[in-house]
Amino acid sequence: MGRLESKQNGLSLSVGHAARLRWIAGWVGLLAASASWAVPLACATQPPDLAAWWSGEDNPLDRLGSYPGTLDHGTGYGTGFVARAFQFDGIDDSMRVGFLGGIGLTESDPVSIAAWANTSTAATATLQVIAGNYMGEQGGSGKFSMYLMINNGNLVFSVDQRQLAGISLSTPISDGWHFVTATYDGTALALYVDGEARGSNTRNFTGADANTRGWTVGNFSDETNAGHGYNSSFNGLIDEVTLFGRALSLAEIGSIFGAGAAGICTPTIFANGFEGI
Ligand SMILES: [Ca+2]
Ligand SMILES: [Ca+2]
Repeated sequence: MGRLESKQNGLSLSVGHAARLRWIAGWVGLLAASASWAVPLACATQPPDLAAWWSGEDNPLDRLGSYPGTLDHGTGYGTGFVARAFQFDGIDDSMRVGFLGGIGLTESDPVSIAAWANTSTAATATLQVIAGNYMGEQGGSGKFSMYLMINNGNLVFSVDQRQLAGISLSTPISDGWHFVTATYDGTALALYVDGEARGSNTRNFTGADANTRGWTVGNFSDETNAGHGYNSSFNGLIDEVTLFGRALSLAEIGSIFGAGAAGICTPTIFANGFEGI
């Protein structure tokens, strides 16, 4: 007899049969693992008060329609975290988006900035702006501005009154894709990396004049850079840039981070005018 037999609970299996079952079970497990890898993540429910959304799908359009960007100095596109992304050269590339109604104009305007960002030079001393409306030395006296950038291995979020007063948050960040978020509720500012809270503080000034520069992505404005005497172009990819007129909660930030490459859900407008996902 060429086969050993095992008996358990009245069942009789040959070794050959058991091996085949193990082989099948192995493939089922592998397929299950593959399936869990292959099943797309669910998109994140769009948080309220989303004001603008530049997703970098080979165009500078705002997915909400109101604030299309303008690419300057050769800014292009590359492989993003959610489909395509904006690609900045670290030399002079930038995207102008201008003024958003009531978003970051004065010190009492709540704002959240969220984006996926990927640089291979996080540790350099060069300023790499993700988004902001910084007035710099050219801003006149006491004008409100803010920016989110990578510099010296840190993600930095600043809210300031031009050069007169200001406050910054800073947290270490490495090369590669990260979901970066800065929130400001008109008083408190907070910083998040990959859905994790990385510090908070409170505005330390009052009486700033309104911002007159407008928002840029991937760099400060040409005027601000000229005032500094150096450029602040991001060196890498920035994807799914969103600005909200409200400080996002940790749960909302975690939801977008958790959705990963599925991104934020895009509402579908049905013919009857109702929205659905
Ligand atoms: Ca360029
Ligand atoms: Ca994208």
